[in-house]
Amino acid sequence: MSDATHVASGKVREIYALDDERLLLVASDRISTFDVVLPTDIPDKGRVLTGVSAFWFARTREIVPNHLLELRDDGRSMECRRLEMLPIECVVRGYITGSGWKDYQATGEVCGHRLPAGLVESEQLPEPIFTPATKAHTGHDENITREQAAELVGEERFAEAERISLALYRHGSEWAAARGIVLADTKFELGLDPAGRLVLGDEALTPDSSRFWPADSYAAGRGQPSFDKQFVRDYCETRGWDKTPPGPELPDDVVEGTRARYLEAFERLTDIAFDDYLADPEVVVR
Ligand code: PZK
Repeated sequence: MSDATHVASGKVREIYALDDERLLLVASDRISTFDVVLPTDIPDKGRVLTGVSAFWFARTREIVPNHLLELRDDGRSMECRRLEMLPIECVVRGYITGSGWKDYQATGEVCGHRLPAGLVESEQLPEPIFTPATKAHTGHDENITREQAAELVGEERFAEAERISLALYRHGSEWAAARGIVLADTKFELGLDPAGRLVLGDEALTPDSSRFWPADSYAAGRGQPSFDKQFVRDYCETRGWDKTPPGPELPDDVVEGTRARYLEAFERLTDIAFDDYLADPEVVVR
């Protein structure tokens, strides 16, 4: 860490430059809800996100190469290849929720996909759809049409990004469904390697980059509880917080319940005991 220079901060992650070709991605234990980072950490949350990402990177290499070079012993840091990131977020939705539900209610479409009439909130879509968004550096990502996305990255690149994203979502959602987790939607970040090939970057198929719903309580026609953050959201609601910074400190029972949900997501998805990951993070990539 000593010879790494900080290059960027996300809400809950940091990026450091190792050299011209390599970055270090570090996942903190910070948690955000309603777009605000809370003052209380969830112990091991960063390790869960890093471990789940590395697990998927190892299992999706036949779909697309990825930026992971090495998982560090701390379990929360990944050495990655530096890429030229595409200027779009590659979002895939299998269920109608969030901004997709808002857009559908207003127009009957999401990112130019005309959807069947009469869908209800959280309903599964007939087919997963690729719904690109622009990368907003302040405020919210904005959904864009395939034409707008193709203008930003080129027709050929767009078609390849769509094919890769849909294949990753299908793989992840089938795997998760078999383990009692609905992967409602997810966001990928793709970049180009020096040879101009598309490479999967960032984190992938984690609870922070996706909506995970518990399958046993899923029902269409209403919003769904979040697999990982529901205790935090419920606590924030009972506090009557107005969702502007600063957020409330979390009591110990909310921290412990939320930590348990992250660990449960890790263990359900990977079939690996979290303690085994702590002892040797490489277990997720073998
Ligand atoms: C890159 N971000 C998003 C911001 C984060 C993540 N392999 C890569 N090569 C070049 N750039 C990036 C990556 C990756 N991943 C990703 N910004 C740049 C981001 C802040 C914190 F952890």
